[in-house]
Amino acid sequence: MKAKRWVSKAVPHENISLLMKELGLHQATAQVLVNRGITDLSLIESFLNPQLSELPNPFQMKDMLKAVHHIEEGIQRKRKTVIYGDYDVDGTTGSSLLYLFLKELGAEVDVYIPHRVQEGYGLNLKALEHLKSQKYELVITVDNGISSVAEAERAKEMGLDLIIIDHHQVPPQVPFAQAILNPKQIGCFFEDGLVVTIT
Ligand SMILES: [Mn+2]
Repeated sequence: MKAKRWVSKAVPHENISLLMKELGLHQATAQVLVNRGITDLSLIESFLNPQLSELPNPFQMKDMLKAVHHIEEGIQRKRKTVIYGDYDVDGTTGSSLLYLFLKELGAEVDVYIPHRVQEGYGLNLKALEHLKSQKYELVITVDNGISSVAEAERAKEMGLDLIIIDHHQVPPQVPFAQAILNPKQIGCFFEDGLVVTIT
């Protein structure tokens, strides 16, 4: 196997040696933080050791209250719910987190992850029809759905409720859903307070 050669993108910054000394960081860690524009000591501290108490109020996110009410009602009525997650890293981990949380609340919930090659990205009609035939009533997307306008329309016609949780770019036409959680949508003022953008 050919050996990999790592080339450091060394953005010079006066704080690198300070970060190494003050926070006991490895030079590579300090350099990565500086490259991402995280040079403030207190910001680095909360970035490396995040606390739940530092999370922003989730209700700052547009549609959050609607989504919570809808899911809450679903749990009370024992509606069969399915998390429709993307197949990549943030899709699967996000689905897992939401699944475990909803299970703890007593929800009747399962996870559906479409096949990357055979089904592709986003909601697809065949999968929605399959879920409908399995008596699911509520579909919650994780990390996909914001561009699935036609599929969301079909879901509505089939009588499937839809909550979209996504962070991808919002297209000019937004799909129909009971609630859409996406910090990039117009009218959403959710701030995560960090300068890092994870795509
Ligand atoms: Mn993703």
